[in-house]
Amino acid sequence: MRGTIVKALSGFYYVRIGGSGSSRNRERSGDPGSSVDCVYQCRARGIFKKEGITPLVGDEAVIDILDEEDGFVTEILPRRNSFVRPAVANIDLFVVTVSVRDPEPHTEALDRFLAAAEAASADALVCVNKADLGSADFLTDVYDRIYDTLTVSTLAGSGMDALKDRLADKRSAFAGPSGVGKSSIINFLLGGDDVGGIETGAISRKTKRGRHTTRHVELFETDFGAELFDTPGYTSFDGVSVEPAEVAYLFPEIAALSGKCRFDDCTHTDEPDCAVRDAARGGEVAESRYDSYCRMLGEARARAESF
Ligand SMILES: Nc1nc2c(ncn2[C@@H]2O[C@H](COP(=O)(O)OP(=O)(O)O)[C@@H](O)[C@H]2O)c(=O)[nH]1
Ligand SMILES: [Mg+2]
Ligand SMILES: [Zn+2]
Repeated sequence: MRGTIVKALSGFYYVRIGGSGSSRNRERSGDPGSSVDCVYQCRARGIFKKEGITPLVGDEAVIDILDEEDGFVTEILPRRNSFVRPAVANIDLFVVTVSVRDPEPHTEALDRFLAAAEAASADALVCVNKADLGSADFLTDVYDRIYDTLTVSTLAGSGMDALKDRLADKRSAFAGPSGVGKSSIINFLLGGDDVGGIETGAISRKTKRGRHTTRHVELFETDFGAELFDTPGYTSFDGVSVEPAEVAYLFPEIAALSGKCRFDDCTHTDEPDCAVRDAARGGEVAESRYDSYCRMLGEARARAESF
């Protein structure tokens, strides 16, 4: 049997077999409207460990079914993309979530999540939550120019229709620091009103949501054809390891200017006639983005030297 890993917890993989809420997936499986999902609690075969493969939530897996509820993961199908933190695979859209405040946004962390999406060739959406707590302009001024950026308030219910639009018929992962409201947004989109506590019968009797802090990655289906990953918040982020010369490609607005520098191999740090530095000085490239670029470039250089 083939299915999708919808949750990984304590050494078990929960594999959903059958119809998906996403019409795209329905088309793919040739199943016009099965809504009966079956989730099996599976161990992974020992062979994965030997081969250094860790099954991820979002993976398409082949399982051997043992009984009504249990099985074994025997094979992981090739991935379209995968991420280290959060540990997910086969994502269409990376929803990098921040809040206006509580917690205060950390632009470098935001830029690292966005860079990870670029590195994995996944589309990214910046979702600024808690608009009820103040103006989001300081964030949208920077990110609106580069990424699809939405301002929402889960509490007030504002911006949610636009968000639904972006998420429909896709598989999206909500990533971002702890406390910004990722689980709240997903609960809202699932139609729940009890933050952190709703149960999603569509997924399974076995995949109940934790009431409090999200501690594991889990895939949910909405009634508007979106598949959503909830993920724990990470304070550190180390998902991207690229060559120094590739760092600029993780910043679309910097990559777009690269051809205008005097030197083809300009690193945009101390070369003369650098279009990127000029733009950072002139404000067309946000200073915080340029700083994130320099930080990540420094790390990539240190990594390259340590080999
Ligand atoms: N003021 C305000 N608080 C929110 C909003 N959305 C979520 N919260 C609160 O923020 C806290 C963290 O939410 P949670 O969904 O657990 O964040 P997560 O760690 O990103 O999953 C909770 O106390 C929520 O009630 C919002 O739009 N406005
Ligand atoms: Mg959460
Ligand atoms: Zn340059």
